[in-house]
Amino acid sequence: MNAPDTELGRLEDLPADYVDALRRLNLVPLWPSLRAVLPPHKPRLNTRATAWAYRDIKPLLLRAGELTPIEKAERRVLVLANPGHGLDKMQASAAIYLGLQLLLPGEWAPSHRHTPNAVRMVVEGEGAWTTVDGEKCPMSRGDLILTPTGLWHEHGHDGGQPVVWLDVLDLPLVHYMEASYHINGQRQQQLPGRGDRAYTRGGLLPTPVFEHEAARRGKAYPMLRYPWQEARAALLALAADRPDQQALQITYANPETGAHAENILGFYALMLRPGQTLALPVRSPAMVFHVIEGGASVDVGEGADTQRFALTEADTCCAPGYTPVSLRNASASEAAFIFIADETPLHQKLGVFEVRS
Ligand code: GTQ
Repeated sequence: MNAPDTELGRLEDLPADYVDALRRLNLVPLWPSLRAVLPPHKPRLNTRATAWAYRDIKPLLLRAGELTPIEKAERRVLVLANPGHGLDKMQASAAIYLGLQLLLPGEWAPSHRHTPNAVRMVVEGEGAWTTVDGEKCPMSRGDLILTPTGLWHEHGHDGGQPVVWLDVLDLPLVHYMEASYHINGQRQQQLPGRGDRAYTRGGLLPTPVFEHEAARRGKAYPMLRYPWQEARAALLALAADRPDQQALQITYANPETGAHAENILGFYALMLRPGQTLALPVRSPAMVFHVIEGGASVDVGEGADTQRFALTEADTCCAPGYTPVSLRNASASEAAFIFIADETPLHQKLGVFEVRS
């Protein structure tokens, strides 16, 4: 049995001259704020369940394309900001930043590198590419492209229609750590070798015989592009193999180590069978859901506090940690495919990861 919390003294209970004396010396009494920073049983969650509909954002993003040339934006992005944190903080959760980025035909977003890790989930349009660490990654709908911490990246577009992708970064965390900065660079030289070709089959690793050809093996991030075709096929194969299994999910992993693809945020693709409802375990990390194909309704919360978002293709929502989330695919005939980003690697590395049900 847990002992109940006793009521603690308030700031107003203290004489004003005493509080002033403390403040002048840069001192603060803990007890009036103790319950705020260490609340009982569950953290205080600023992250609010929030949804962003692509059909609302797209016209505004295209308008940004008219209002602001790429040279004046470097990255032409509308940030999906969580009102629970305050819009100016530009964060979806404590550690997750989300943005929808627009690149028009012929535009180029110049090469830079920065401390936060990023990924791109391609939402719409063909013909764009991101060159990461010398590897030119074509961007097709549903592809996941990593730009991990410290690696040069630039975006270009040889196609004929606007291209939009979802940026997911751990910027809020790295900024909070006072460790966020960028460096601009020159247009990158393209180097031989593509991770998405070298690692096409799970469990089969490219094995250089000659030491001088072993460059990729020494890379912290050997695979930078995860084609949607491959991820989708893996989910369908899993569904065929495990008709008994309720949840069909894959993790975007580093093929050499099996660890999460990046250090701080986790990335997954989940398939909902036609008509399926899936109540996720309640866990400490916040999550983001983005519909790649089909539709899903997402219930976040409990009882009367439950919020329901009806997501269609290209829509995005977020859910705080420590909160029940249930997904439902209402279609009787079509599977739904959902891209998920969460804070699991961060919570696990810090030792605060919890599953509560
Ligand atoms: O494409 O490099 O949404 O540096 C925010 C910061 C995208 C990018 C963002 C960035 C980028």
